[in-house]
Amino acid sequence: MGELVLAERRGGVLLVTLNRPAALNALNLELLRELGAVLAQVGDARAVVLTGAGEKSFVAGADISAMAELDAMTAYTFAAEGQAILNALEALPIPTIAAVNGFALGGGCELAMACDLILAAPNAVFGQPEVKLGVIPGFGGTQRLVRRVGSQRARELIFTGRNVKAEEAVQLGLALRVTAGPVVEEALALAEAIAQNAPVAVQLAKRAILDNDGVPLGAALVNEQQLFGLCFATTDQKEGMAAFLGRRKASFIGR
Ligand code: CO8
Repeated sequence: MGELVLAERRGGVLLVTLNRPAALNALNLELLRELGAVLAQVGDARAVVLTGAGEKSFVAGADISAMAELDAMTAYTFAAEGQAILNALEALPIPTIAAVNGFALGGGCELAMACDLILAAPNAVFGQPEVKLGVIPGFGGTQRLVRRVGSQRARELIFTGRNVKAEEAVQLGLALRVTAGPVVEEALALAEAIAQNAPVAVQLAKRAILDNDGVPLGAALVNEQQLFGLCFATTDQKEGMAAFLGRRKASFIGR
């Protein structure tokens, strides 16, 4: 891998750090491509924690100096490539946690929203300030913010471009909680707790939630039934239930 995105294993968890602190980890194409390459190689990790290097910022947005010179077609291509990488992040089979350690603005907020869970450090600041720059969110913000916080709240944030501090982000449902200690450590602990559960079951639960977004309830419930049935093809289902009945701790193998 290159040096714009660092990936290291911490037990069952893959810690991914966006590493361009001099530009507050702003997303340029090189960084996005490195992120795409890292996401393609999560291996047998059971969860991912995504954070930004430095004390100040998760990601301060798409790189404005790179965007300033784009024309309509290259901007379209940039948005398409960025969206594809965020879609790949969202579609990862394993749970993902954004550890937001400062600014998560524009593309940074959009990146966090492509993760399953968002933990906010006390200094986290969220926002979609694109209209202040004469553009609109282009990495999924008009869609994922609506889904996270509801249509009216999303409209207010996108139309005003205002900043949202950590506590308000929690009230809005944008972030799960504000962490008391270092956000990366708390995200790793949360990821490790998830990693203790039956991995296939966790993955199928994520599938059931993600794949049925926007699907009519009846069809979504049928899909849930099928995925529930599929769990019974795993050794871990037998182990999990036998361990409960035998009053011992389950030992899962991920199959
Ligand atoms: N792009 C490029 N460089 C940036 C960015 C950015 N988004 N944000 C910060 N930087 C750079 C600064 O230019 C500065 O560099 P240098 O030291 O070389 O001058 C360095 O990071 C430090 O930043 P500041 O000195 O500005 O730090 P402050 O603490 O004073 O301010 C802020 C921090 C408030 C976060 C401020 O940097 C800021 O407002 N940044 C821009 C935030 C923003 O508007 N983000 C949204 C961008 S638009 C977007 O994300 C669209 C996504 C969809 C794209 C679709 C594809 C076409």
